Amino acid sequence: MSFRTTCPYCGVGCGVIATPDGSGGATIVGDPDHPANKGRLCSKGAALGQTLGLEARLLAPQVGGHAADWDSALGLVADRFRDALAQHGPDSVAFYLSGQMLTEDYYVANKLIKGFMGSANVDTNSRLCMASSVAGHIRAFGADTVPGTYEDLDEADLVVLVGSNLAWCHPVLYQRLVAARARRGTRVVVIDPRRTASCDIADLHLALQPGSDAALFNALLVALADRGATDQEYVARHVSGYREALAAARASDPSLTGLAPAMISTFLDWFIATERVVTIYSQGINQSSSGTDKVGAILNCHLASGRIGRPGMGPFSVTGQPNAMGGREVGGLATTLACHLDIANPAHRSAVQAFWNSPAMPAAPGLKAVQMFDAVARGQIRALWIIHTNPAVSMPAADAVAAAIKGCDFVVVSDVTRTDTTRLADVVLPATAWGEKSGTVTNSDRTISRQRAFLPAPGQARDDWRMLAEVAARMGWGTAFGWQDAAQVFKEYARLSGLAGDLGRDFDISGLAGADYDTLPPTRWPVSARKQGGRFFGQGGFFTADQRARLLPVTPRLPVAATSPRYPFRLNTGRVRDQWHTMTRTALAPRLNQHLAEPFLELHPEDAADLGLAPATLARVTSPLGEAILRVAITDRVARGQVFAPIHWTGETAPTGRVDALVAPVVDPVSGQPESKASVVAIAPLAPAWYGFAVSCRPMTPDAAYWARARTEAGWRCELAGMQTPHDWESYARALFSLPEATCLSVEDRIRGTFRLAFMEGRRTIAALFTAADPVTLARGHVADRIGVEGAGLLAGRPAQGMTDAGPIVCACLNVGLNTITAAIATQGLATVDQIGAALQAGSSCGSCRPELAALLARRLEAAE
Ligand SMILES: Nc1nc2c(c(=O)[nH]1)N[C@H]1C(S)=C(S)[C@@H](COP(=O)(O)OP(=O)(O)OC[C@H]3O[C@@H](n4cnc5c(=O)[nH]c(N)nc54)[C@H](O)[C@@H]3O)O[C@H]1N2
Ligand SMILES: Nc1nc2c(c(=O)[nH]1)N[C@H]1C(S)=C(S)[C@@H](COP(=O)(O)OP(=O)(O)OC[C@H]3O[C@@H](n4cnc5c(=O)[nH]c(N)nc54)[C@H](O)[C@@H]3O)O[C@H]1N2
Ligand code: SF4
Ligand SMILES: [Mo]
Repeated sequence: MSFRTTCPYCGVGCGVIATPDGSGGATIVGDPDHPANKGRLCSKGAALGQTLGLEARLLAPQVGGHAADWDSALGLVADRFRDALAQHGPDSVAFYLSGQMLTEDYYVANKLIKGFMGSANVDTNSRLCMASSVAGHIRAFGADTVPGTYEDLDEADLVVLVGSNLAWCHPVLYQRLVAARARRGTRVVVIDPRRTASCDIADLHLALQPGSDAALFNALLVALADRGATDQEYVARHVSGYREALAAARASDPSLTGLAPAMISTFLDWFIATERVVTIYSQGINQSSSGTDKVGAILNCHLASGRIGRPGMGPFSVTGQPNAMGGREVGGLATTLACHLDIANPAHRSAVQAFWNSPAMPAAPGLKAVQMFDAVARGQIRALWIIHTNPAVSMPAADAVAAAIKGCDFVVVSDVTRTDTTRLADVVLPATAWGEKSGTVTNSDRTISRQRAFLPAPGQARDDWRMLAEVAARMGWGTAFGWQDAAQVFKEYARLSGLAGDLGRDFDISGLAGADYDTLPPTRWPVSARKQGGRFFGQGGFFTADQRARLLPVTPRLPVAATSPRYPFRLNTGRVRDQWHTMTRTALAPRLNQHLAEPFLELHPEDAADLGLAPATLARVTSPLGEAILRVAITDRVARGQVFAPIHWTGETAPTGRVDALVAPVVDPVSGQPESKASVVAIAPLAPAWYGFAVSCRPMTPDAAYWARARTEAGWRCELAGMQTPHDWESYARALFSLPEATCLSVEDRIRGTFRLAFMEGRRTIAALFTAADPVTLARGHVADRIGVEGAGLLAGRPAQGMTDAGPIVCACLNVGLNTITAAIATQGLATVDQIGAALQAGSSCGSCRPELAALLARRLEAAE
């Protein structure tokens, strides 16, 4: 039997068909009938089957690090929250939630803390992600409304990607854009300080100075006005503040962007000449100390040109997490109520309070994420519940946040696995994971889709909403939290949204209150007697008092921290193609760990030369707040003075690779969103005494200044480096592999300074360590594949004659490596990505690697010229 469900990763919200195999696993394919993906999946979605195993799962509640039963764990949680409320009042409790929670989980959490505990201290990782877009939408539109739909990408003639690496972060949407471009020649402009994989399809790449986007969009507003390209009728009827916004735009200086005037002109010309323009924006805009203003500068241009709410045009904030949108709808942020109602509005408050029949309701917004962890550090928060997020890794000033959590009186963490954050908790509650739980999520274009359970709950794991409802019941509010299943929660929520609709809000799904939850098809909101799906604002109708949109005067501001002789580099951070956030699930899939297997620092060749950093050595990166050690990746994709590091590695996977230890907790004054993309750092060579690479059939316990481990098909691989050479490599390796007894073979090359050890079980090599004074050169994929294989001579470190090494994996779906691809390009004369697909299948499944294939072809061509 198969189940229709929704991918738990990004905000594209792809439909998935899961077919359980009867032994805890399932095969996963894209759902051809889902409007978001029409059958396509990216590498992460396609590998979901590899993440379903139970080996890493939390299966029982823990109190103080020891297994406990549910009754005592939940009883303790209820007691401690009750005590904090009684002794210190509602400001002493807090929930920190996640845009990956299901809408039903979110609704219950929000109802419990806002309506019953009477505290607005509920915030979410969406504060690190979407808050500037939310604040920008509310300022301009009067509500957090995403005007357009995915179909707009099919119908646009110009798509501007600003601060969005769509190719890696929203791959199925990107493929949709690629297809539209092939069909109608859609022009693409990428605005990003870094040359990303998305630039593969760019007709123009504007590598602007970090943080300077508002200066560019202000220049666009001025050009729209000066060249008569505004929509005067739309402005006259539906917009206010035009004159002030234009005056501020005129006063701002386009040279802040650092772009050549001709490049700016091309962008302005294209925008002005094209009616159907979609501007997609994401974290390069939001994660900034001027994020809300940057959003405002973009919205100004679309509003002034009337390019909003009609087919093929509009500003489009794409959401990161699968239910970032749902969490905003449900009121998961400290600054909102529920159903897009406003916490500061007395009429809204009393409507919700009456509906909930609740004893208490905060009258003002609560603490936003960064403030919340500051309050935890100060001891103001006495009881904290963290659900479905890993703030010890993902918050700015991550070391300080981890210390604050550790020092807090009482911390509960609900998760599916052990993380850097669960390790700091007093109580750890095991949650059911994707595939075991049931609910709804809303994607970037307002489409609500069902997640359906297709596997049983393992061990004692429980649904997130149920844990919350059970604590509520123990605190005396059983009646208000007495739902039997997620469907009942959803129905209550849909009814409440009807009330919001009556109060004039955009979010109204009251039409779903009577729908059959089990069979609910993907449905775009609103769903009410007033409006069904579709776009917003084509004919005005904004959610402000006068129904007009507000244009906003924007004065561009550059990042708060300035580089200095002490911290001369600007640190940009972001995502890689095959990992999801703190890797608690993607790290389980061997396939997803072959693309990029360790944390790295991209820096410009001339900066590398100045710093004396050779390729593949290690760099020590320091900021005023902390330190990280990262693998050096030298590339001209980044500009001089700028470096880029991925956000994914953690204490579990690479303890010195946690980049948020470096990131300053500077926030946007309106949205409270941190400036995660513009910290300042210093960089120096680490100069370790030795480098190592290890493979093993079993988990390893590394002891080294630097290590990063990853799953392989056969076991584990690990990169290592140490500041002192061990006296005895054999005993070092035995400890690393926990193999006190196994037979050890070793080869030393004193001239090259290398040492190789292999541990045998019969004729099988079950573990091997390769060390050298310089970065270990080795056919890593080959060695990782041969571990545990009968008779595989591993110590050579490269394929025996007649065997080839596939090299680092480029196509994760079909497991095709770099060497295989470059060899085929050369020997078979392949010239296009489609020809590579035909010859090797690479790039023919999810398409996420097509930009990389194109880059390989381009390199080959350059070499031939
Ligand atoms: N593979 C993968 N996909 C994901 C995720 C994941 O973890 N892995 N996470 C999901 C989530 S939650 C989110 S929020 C999204 C994020 O999706 P994106 O926002 O597309 O991803 P990021 O890599 O964080 O950042 C995007 C780009 O912003 C650029 N940038 C930095 N500073 C500036 C600036 O000042 N101006 C401009 N214009 N650009 C700048 C960076 O160089 C980077 O290329 O991805 C979602 N999808
Ligand atoms: N420097 C820098 N920092 C950033 C960013 C950046 O670009 N740069 N991006 C920011 C953004 S946009 C985001 S969204 C955040 C993401 O940061 P986090 O939210 O901290 O990252 P995740 O790894 O997604 O954390 C989700 C947690 O939920 C757990 N989990 C999985 N399924 C379930 C479940 O069903 N129930 C429960 N209770 N738990 C579950 C996972 O094991 C994992 O521990 O990072 C932010 N931090
Ligand atoms: S694009 Fe990939 S990660 Fe995002 S929802 Fe679709 S399959 Fe999942
Ligand atoms: Mo995000």
